[in-house]
Amino acid sequence: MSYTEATVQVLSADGRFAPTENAAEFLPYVERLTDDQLRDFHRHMAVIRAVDLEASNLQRQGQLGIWIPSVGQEAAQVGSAFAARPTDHIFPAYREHAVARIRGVDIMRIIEMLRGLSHGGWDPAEHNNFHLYTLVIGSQVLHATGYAMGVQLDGNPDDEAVMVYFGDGATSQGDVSEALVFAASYATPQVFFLQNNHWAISVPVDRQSRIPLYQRPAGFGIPGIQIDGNDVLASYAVTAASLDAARSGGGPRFIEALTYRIGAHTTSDDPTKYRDNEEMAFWVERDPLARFEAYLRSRGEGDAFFSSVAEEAADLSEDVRKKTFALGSVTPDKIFDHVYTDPHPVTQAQKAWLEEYEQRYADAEGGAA
Ligand SMILES: Cc1ncc(C[n+]2csc(CCOP(=O)(O)OP(=O)(O)O)c2C)c(N)n1
Ligand SMILES: [Mg+2]
Repeated sequence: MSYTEATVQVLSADGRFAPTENAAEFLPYVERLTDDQLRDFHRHMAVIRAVDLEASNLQRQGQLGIWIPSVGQEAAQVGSAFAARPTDHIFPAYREHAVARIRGVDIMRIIEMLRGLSHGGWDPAEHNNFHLYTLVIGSQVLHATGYAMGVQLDGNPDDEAVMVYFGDGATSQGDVSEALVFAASYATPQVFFLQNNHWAISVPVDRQSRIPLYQRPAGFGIPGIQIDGNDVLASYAVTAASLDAARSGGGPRFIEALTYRIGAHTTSDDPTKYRDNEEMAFWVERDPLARFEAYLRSRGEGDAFFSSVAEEAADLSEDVRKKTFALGSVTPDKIFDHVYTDPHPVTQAQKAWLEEYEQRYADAEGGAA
């Protein structure tokens, strides 16, 4: 399942400005982008890719329990993230590192979580309403819709919109269908942003659906649109238009961004067991960064800019590396500290029991020495 006649595209695979006919209505959004904004698109895509590769390496070196690569999905994420206002609420899955960074989340918060040092904590209120990562597939789609229903029932005084990210595999979860029902019924100010990266671990997208996924929301009464998710301009423009429609009372919108997960599902996965090289080659040719670099160069952007981005990416990667090495480990009793806001007698008793239990090993080891 790949590009169709319906796919909205602004840039060709080799980075030329070649909008498809169905892109015409979105072009005003592209035309109003400044040179600085275009440069920012590229900067964010390149920096997150470098950090992502660094984090995968850190996992291989035993520094992280797991890493969730986002390589290949940068344009879908960066374009859509820049389309949202800081006041909008964003509900991610677990691969949206570029979106997280754009909303102000320090990458170290994600690193700490995947090292097992935190339960995934950042306060959405202090991070431009970027909610927590969710590993339970599809559940965040219900959370987002519930939140959006609240906004709607309050009369949406601040013109807020809600955007939720989820994957092709998640579309088979009941939660997603339930969310679509409620979003349609309550005309929530909401954008469903599906990153179809073609795989749900080892299950290909054509096993999730007999029809292209952008067609599914029609059955719920929600307009769906398919975009080239490796085209940052299409991602930005269509998301901006969809958020505008949603926030101004037009009800929910559904975007299927066609992209590809170039890396493994996570560092625990080996995609060579289930994917073929031909498919990979097709998508590598449509690499979102190479495409946008070609576009920027065709507009006159020179080596100085691309070198400064490479330098920034290398600096941040090194920073992440150093900070990760300095993180230390977690003690098992920490698990009890976040169960309740205030101390609770049951968890306190369990914590005391664990301490005593661990101490017995320490004593035994001390005795044997
Ligand atoms: C409710 C639930 N079922 C199963 C899993 C195991 N699981 C983790 S990721 C994943 C695949 C998700 O694929 P997709 O929605 O396409 O997102 P992607 O990982 O490709 O970004 C599955 C089945 C889970 N985390 N939660
Ligand atoms: Mg997927």
